[in-house]
This record gives sequence, C-alpha cells and structure tokens, in this order.
Amino acid sequence: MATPRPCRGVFLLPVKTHRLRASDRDHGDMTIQAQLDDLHARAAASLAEVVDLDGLASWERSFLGPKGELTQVLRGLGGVPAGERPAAGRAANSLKTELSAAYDARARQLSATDLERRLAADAVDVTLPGRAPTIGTVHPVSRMIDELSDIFALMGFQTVFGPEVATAHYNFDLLNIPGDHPARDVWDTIVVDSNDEEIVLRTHTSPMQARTMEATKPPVRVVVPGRAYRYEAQDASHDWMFHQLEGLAVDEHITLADLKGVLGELARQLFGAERRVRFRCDYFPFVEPGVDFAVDCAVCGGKGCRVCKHSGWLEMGGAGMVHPKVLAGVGYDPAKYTGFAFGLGIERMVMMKYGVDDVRAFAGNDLRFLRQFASI
Ligand code: YSA
Repeated sequence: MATPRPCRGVFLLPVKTHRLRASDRDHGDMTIQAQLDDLHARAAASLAEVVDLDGLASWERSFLGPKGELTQVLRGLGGVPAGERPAAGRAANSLKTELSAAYDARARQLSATDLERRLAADAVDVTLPGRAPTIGTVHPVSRMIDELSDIFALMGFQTVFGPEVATAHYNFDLLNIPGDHPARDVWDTIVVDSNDEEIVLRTHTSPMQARTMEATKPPVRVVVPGRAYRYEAQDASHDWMFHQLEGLAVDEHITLADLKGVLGELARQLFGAERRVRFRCDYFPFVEPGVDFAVDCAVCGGKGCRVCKHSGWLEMGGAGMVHPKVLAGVGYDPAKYTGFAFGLGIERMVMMKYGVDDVRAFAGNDLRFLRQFASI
C-alpha cells in the first residue's frame, strides 16, 4: 500500500483504497462541487442548531473530524480526473477553512454563554449581610477556676491538679477518716472498685492535701481546682458532679488568722470590697478547729433572696487548721508545722457572682444558659 502524501495538512490517499463516500450518502453522479455545496449547506444548517459545547463537539466529529464528511471528501479527491483535481482540491480546502472558522466562532460564542450560565448559577450576592459565626466561650466554671487561680497566685499559692479517681487511703484514711469512722458515710461515695483496695471517685478535692505534702517539704501553698463526685440526690444546690477548689498552706507559725485573712481577701477580690465574710464552727475530721465559710449574699446585699435561701449568707465551703494527725500521716512534724486548708464549691461561687439559682444548669449543656456568659 502506498504511503499517504501530506498536502497542506490533509492526507490524500490512493483512489483504490478510498472512494468518495460523503457519509455514505448516495451522491449518484453529483460533481465534487455539488457534493461540497450540499455538504456546506447541511453543515451550516446543522451548526445553527447546535446549542451547547457537547453538541458542537459532535458537529465537529461529523463534519471536520478524521471520520467526518469533509475529510472523506478530501480523501476521495484522488479519484477525481486529473484535470479537475486542483480546482476540486481548492474548493474542498476552502470549505474546510470556512467550516473551521465557523466552528471556532461558534465555540467562542458557546463558551462565553456557558461561562455566563455557570457564573449566573454560582452567583454570590456580595451585598447580602454575612452570617455571624457562633463563637464559643469559656464555660463559667472554667472561668471561675481561672479567676480563682489568678487571685490565689497573687497571694503566693501555686495551682496544681490531681486525679479524679482516688484510693480510699487518700480520700479518707490520710484525712483522719478511718474505715470505721461515722464521717465516712457523710460523703456519699461512688466506689469504682473494691477488690484489693477501695478505689473511689474522689468525693472532694481534699485527697490532694496528702498527695501534695508527700511530694514536697514545707512551706506549702497550693490550690487544687477540680471535679468531685457524690452519690447524692440532685436539687437546686446539689449535683452529683461538681467542682471544688482545695487550698492548703503549711509552714511554721501559721494560724487561724491567716486562714481568715486569705478567705476574706478572696471574697473581696471576687465579689467586691464591701462583701462581709462569716466563719462558724464546723466539724471535719481533718481539721481542728474546723469552720464553715460564708459570704453575705451579693445578689440581695444580705437582705435575703431566693439565691441565698433568704438567709442573707451563702456558704462557700469548709475550712480549718490542718489536724496534727494529717500532718503526722505524711511525715510532717506537727510540733513544728501548722497549716490551714479549705475546700470551696466553685459552682456556688459562680451562682453567687452571677445570680444563678440552680447548680444543675452548669452541666445541663443548655446553650441558652451558657451563652449568657459570653458577653460578661
Ligand atoms: C474542709 C476542711 C478542709 O480543711 C479542707 C476542705 C474542706 C471541705 C471538705 N473537703 C468538703 O468537701 N466539705 S463540703 O462537703 O462541705 O463541701 C464543700 C463545698 O463544696 C460546699 O460548701 C459546697 O459549696 C460544695 N458542694 C458540696 N457538695 C456539693 C457541692 N456543690 C455542688 N453540689 C454538691 N453536691
């Protein structure tokens, strides 16, 4: 078979292998010019009906592509008598140029329309007001913990954290609450495991007293914020999970006056210079003497309201002078060292500061409640 001969970008094939086909249409005795005119008319009419780029691609395949009608005509030129061939070739090539130009023009037109259509579909109205993103806020309890840590840092206390799961040894024994002590029942303990040694969810942050003292020598000044758990009925002022802030200071010559000074300063920094504090005798096996610590209600100014249950006072927590047995239990010499400790209810402090009247709101996950603290 002879090799195709390039001619202005078109391959002219030998007559024997390629007869004039023009898309298998029956052209009978039509002259080449008549065939080209017919092809021209049909291509133009068909192009006018093309409405999108897919249609245009198919039009191109039908008329200009390697198997398209015009290409077939060009390939068949070899069968045209030699005298007529140059003119037929010029006419065919001129039609190819014309159809190619028409194709390009239509392609530009359709691309522009297509782009416009896509732009219209994707249009963004930049004049619409934006949607305000929801901004998260720090939980009021976490905020109070930060605030308390800052206040105590200025008084020389370091903030430390401890495990929420404790052995009964740390939660009770080292706090002078042995197994048979009636006070052990007071704590409504959630026991996690009682096989070898009783493991509990800490009922207060006080286990960190012994842990801290075991790890350091006096002087000690720490505050320990964190969760505590008790198996007790929930009501407006009691939840089964809540937060406490433990405080511990041990050194030579520490007295109850130091404890009163520190907690009084805390109340003023947190609730305002005009706040009054109250200390009343209380009993905790790990302190002697023990006190409960209350602040006059900032919501009603001490007159009595729903938040303070009409008493004018809000109890913040328990406190006292560290019991000599607790000091001795961790190897401190009680003849040399004294100390004070306290355990404050953090939710109660937030309630007092912001007038919240139900402790259950803090773990209730109601965003309407939590969002109120965003702007404070
Ligand atoms: C006492 C003496 C010390 O030397 C050191 C710490 C303490 C406090 C002691 N460990 C304790 O837990 N005392 S307490 O049972 O009275 O709790 C202290 C505070 O935690 C309460 O005043 C209250 O504010 C808060 N609280 C207790 N149970 C709660 C609660 N808050 C919410 N829900 C509960 N169920």
